[in-house]
Amino acid sequence: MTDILFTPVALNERIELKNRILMAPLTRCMADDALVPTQAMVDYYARRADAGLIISEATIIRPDGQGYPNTPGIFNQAQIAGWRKVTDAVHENGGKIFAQLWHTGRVAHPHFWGGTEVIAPSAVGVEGTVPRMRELTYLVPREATALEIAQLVEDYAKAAENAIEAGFDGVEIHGANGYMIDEFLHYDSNRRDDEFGGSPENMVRFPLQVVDAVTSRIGAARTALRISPAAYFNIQPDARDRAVFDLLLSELDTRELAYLHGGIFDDSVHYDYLDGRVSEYLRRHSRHTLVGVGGYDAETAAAAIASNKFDVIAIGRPFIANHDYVARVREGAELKPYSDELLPVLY
Ligand code: FNR
Ligand code: 8K6
Repeated sequence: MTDILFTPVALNERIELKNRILMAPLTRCMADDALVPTQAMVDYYARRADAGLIISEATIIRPDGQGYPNTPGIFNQAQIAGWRKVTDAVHENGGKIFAQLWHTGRVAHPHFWGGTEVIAPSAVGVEGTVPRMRELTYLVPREATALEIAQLVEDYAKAAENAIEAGFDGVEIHGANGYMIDEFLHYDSNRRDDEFGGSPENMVRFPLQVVDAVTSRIGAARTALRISPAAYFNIQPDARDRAVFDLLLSELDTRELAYLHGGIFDDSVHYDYLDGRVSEYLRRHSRHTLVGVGGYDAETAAAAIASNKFDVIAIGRPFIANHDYVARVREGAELKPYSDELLPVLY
């Protein structure tokens, strides 16, 4: 029984979704070399407009936010014009689309913008090399100054404005998966002793400044946030992180947001320091519309929504394999299985 997935839901007075199936943000590394969306990307997103909401692949807010090849940007007019073609095509097909705003923080690599250094909350690097570009070893970042942090806040806000100019229905701030915002929220990556580190109050400051700056520029109804309370990707877990996320969520509860989205690959994993699954932890600590994600199919997602575990579901890998995912679920048709071999081609 998947009927509940096909009931509409209002995120707020401004945005109503025609169904509860969201397309999760999915990096595909297929923008052109100027980081402008291509016609293939226009077609790819337009084919998925049946989703209640498409969340775009993570899109960089400024050149030094780039950590993977050919990830699209939203910091200049050519990129805005490229995204306008995507949003127009999605709207023509009856869909809605948010832009996911991204700075990869210490996972960035200066190879991509011709620089020499990377900034992050603290001078603590990640091990290893850039995916698909194994010759690029990650650098130890330089600790960002307070002035640079203020500039980052401004650049997220400007990117949000650019997204609206490009025709997006809203933005999802990428606060998950070990990138810049998430790096402020974990003790592993944030070793600062100024007003941005050292205590939960200080560690949530930058993420909240970004949320507030974006909200003040484009409105809370069009601002959403993705967070990863479980450090599971590019960051080492630390039991003290729990208090940081508890505070972040209680602070977010005093603000309006279009929705809150858990960043996770497999929501069946139980994290002791979160007292359960990521979605359970977020549900207990947040009043916001919650997007569930991570290893769900239509049946398990419908059951979770019916039992109020979350409100809507984001589907990732199955949406890569099936551009007509929503129609197939509605008709009870078989789905093509996902495999990593599907990644090099957009269809
Ligand atoms: C992702 N994911 C991801 N998350 C995010 O916040 N921004 C992104 O750009 C990406 N990119 C991305 C690319 C690829 C190829 C995969 C497989 C995943 C994570 C994604 O949004 C989602 O959380 C997971 O895929 C889990 O959901 P599914 O795939 O089990 O439905
Ligand atoms: C696809 C290459 C471009 C890189 C995209 C970055 C976004 C995330 C990529 C997902 C790769 C899977 C990682 C799984 C981590 C699970 C840890 C338990």
